[in-house]
Amino acid sequence: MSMWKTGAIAAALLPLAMAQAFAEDARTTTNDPAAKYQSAGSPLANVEMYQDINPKAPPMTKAEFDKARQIYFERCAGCHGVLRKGATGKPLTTDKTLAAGTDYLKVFIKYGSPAGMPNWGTSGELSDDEVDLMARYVQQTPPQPPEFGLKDMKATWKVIIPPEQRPKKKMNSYNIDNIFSTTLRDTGEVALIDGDTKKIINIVKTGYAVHISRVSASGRYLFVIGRDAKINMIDLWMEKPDNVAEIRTGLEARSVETSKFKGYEDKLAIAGSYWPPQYVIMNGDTLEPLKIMATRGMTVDDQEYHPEPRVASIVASHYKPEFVVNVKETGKTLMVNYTDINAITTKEIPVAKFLHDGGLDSSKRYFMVAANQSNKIGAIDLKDGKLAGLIDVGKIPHPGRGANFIHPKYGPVWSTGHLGDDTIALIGTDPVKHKQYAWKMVESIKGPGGGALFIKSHPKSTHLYSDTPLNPDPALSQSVAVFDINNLAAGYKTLPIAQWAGLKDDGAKRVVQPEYNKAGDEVWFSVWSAKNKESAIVVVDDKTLALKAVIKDPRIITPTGHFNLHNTQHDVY
Ligand code: DHE
Repeated sequence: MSMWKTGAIAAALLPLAMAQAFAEDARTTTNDPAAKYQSAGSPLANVEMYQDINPKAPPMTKAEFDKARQIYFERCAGCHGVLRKGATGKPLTTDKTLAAGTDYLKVFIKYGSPAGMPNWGTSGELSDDEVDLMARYVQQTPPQPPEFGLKDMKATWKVIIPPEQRPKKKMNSYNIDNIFSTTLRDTGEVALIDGDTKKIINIVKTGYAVHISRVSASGRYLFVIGRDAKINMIDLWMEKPDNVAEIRTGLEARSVETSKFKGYEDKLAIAGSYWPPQYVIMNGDTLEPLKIMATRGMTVDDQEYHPEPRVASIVASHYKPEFVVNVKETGKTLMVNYTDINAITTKEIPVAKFLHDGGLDSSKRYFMVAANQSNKIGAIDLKDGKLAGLIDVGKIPHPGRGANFIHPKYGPVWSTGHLGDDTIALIGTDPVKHKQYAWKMVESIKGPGGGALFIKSHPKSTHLYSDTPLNPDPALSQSVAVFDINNLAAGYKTLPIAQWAGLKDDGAKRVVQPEYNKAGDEVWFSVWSAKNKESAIVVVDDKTLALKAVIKDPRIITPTGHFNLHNTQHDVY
């Protein structure tokens, strides 16, 4: 039963002691992979918002309201939404919270619920006073963060080195194709690492809690986006590659991409935001914001208005002059045609709610997108602009960009691991030569456990790697599983990546995101420790599965995602 069904019914009918007994039975903890993953801090925590006094709500001073607002955006907004209208979590609108009342809300916040609400109090994450504060806060009118339009974007836009003053040819001797851009999450930087020598080329200042890196069609420019919606554009031809332009496109964001269709290479860039719910198309040379498009609208199934549908993954089509923009809460994929920037046309493809991450199949014709809380994968046909298939998979698929390989029986497949169970789903992606398997989950193989985030293979490799960084068991969060793609039935081998890193600190660490080098003969992993502890990057020989190198440096702080520039530029995964 959902928190709100039980909460509202309990509030109306049950004595407090019974609601408490029910909540004490709760199974969801702050340690659950999905809860841990979604309750990462939002930059909106530090944004000033108006306190609207509702006489029906329990009183709060401005200082209490601000503290609670900060906690809300640090821990709760990821699931319940900025405006509390519900996202992957239940709505916390005042019609519901005022009816439930402070005592009942305190029980749910403290103990959690089986439906997915973590036990914030009993886990020790919130004190009793903070639980009381939050129970009162969610009965106040939700404050709304400001909008962010063209004027705001232009005020943050800087062209550090104009195009005409940039190098006319490559000014360094790096093998750009084999550079890795590694996210240094908590320092707001990326490390550019030479994949051949394993030496750091530069540490580039970027936005807050950097999220992803993407490469322009020509391979010259690297685009990095922070959770604070700051985009940095790095010129890889400079003697020492560094920022040449930057902009903020909103208050919170996760995705950036650049145009890749023939004739439009490097011409445009796009960024999607979580807040405000919109995406913006920019000049690919300078990041000048050109056109902002809103994503507010109706949901895919029940066709209800959603006020804050966040932009999740974006990919550039190789088939048409289009960006493929996946909108989370409405569950729609938008094919955004950019041929006329002043008259953008978008085709809306209904998929399923809670679109998140995804990647192209090996032919690059289909975008495989995870509707994570719907436990489905949508296969979007970028050539015909339609949904080719909607496939039921395991619990909370999380592919990253997924992994493509040729299965001995099913032909080309794309695969994803899951946050919520220990399976890896293989989906047939060849409707021509393997029609009977296309857009079906042809196999569900068993991995080591839930809490998986990223899976990877490479056309030149016979291996499939899957991490499990959010599994509560350190033995799993600190190792990776490797399968032989020609003999999946044999099960997986475990590589003790964190142990191989030989870190001097004993603290918690997670092994995250396999990423191949350009040649496809080695695989890189981040060993992600706390900000004040040693982290490392571990490189594995893909043929022998033996340790090849450990990259350590005091500047490598909280490494998470890493992106090989050639593989990212050409969508090889
Ligand atoms: Fe991510 C991709 C959103 C937490 C590392 N992450 C994405 C994408 C989205 C997203 C929408 C797809 C972008 C694209 O392809 O255009 N991530 C979110 C969240 O909303 C969430 C759940 C919570 C949050 O507050 O951010 C979240 N993500 C995390 C992490 O905790 C991770 C593990 C570590 C970190 O750096 O914060 C993390 N996300 C990544 C990485 C990718 C990513 C490495 C790119 C994968 C790829 O191979 O392309």
